[in-house]
Amino acid sequence: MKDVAAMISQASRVWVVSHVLPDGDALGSSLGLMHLLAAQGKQVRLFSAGPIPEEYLFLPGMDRVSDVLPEAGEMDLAVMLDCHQPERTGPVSAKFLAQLPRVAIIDHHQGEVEFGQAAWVDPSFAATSEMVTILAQSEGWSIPPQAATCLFVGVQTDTGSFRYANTTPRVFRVAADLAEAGAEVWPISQEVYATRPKRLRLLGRIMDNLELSQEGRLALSQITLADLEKVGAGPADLEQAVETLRLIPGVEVSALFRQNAKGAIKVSMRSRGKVDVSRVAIDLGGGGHKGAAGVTMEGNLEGVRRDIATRLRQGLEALA
Ligand SMILES: [Mn+2]
Repeated sequence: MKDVAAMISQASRVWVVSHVLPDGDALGSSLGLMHLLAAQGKQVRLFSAGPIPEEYLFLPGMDRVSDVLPEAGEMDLAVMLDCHQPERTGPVSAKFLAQLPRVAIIDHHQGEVEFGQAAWVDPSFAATSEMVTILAQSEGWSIPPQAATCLFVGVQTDTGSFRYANTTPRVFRVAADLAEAGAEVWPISQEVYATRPKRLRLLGRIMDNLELSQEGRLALSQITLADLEKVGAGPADLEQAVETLRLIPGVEVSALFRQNAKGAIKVSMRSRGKVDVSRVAIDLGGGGHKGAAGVTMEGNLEGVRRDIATRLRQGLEALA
């Protein structure tokens, strides 16, 4: 953390980047860091390849997020948040990152770190936003209310609203500090957890396609591009659905398969805790945590589904 902090404090022009298909933590930590650094008079540019889920459009500073790259000479430092592989930021920014002399990384995902000049990667944290908050506190940075709001959303969403196994006492302390710094819980929650009819319709499709096996311990479902079109939804509308599968009583592991616009299959996996789904994802070139992981695979829906089902079944059988 000290190396990353030193690198940030030496820079005056900072480019902040996070992963594709950004979630609440990717956006919350990026925007949170932007507000923290702007309060110190630094110039900050934010990049996201998107798409931005609509529940995060209310975040203060969202209008500053851009999918346009700066000139390499315009920035002193890039900070990569909530991921530690340049490819995770998307093809355009991965190429750009490789040309930069200084890249600092803050991330809580598992995996080897082979990139960047300074990296603080620690899977014991529930959220990158939690790490950014602790960095700010240990460096004595002031936390403006806009930063607190963004960071709170990152912590809130990556812990499933303080429900997942990663919800440690430290998480509650960080959340309390952010509330004290100006994050307003109820207004934030109304935005983040607004009822979206198209998502509930999508969930209906997913439940229609649900297949339970292994004595109800494995839940699989899928969604096609046609399903998405029918309800007028996009990929960002699916993030909660795989969570819903995991919480079916008796289910230990769940996976949701979906076609992306390029015809590849995105696999989102969840585990209640006994099976490490990140091992399946990492074996296939993806990534994640023990309880939540994903990978994008070439091939048809049926083939990918069969392959992943076999691996997850093996994971479940290894428990017995
Ligand atoms: Mn995260």
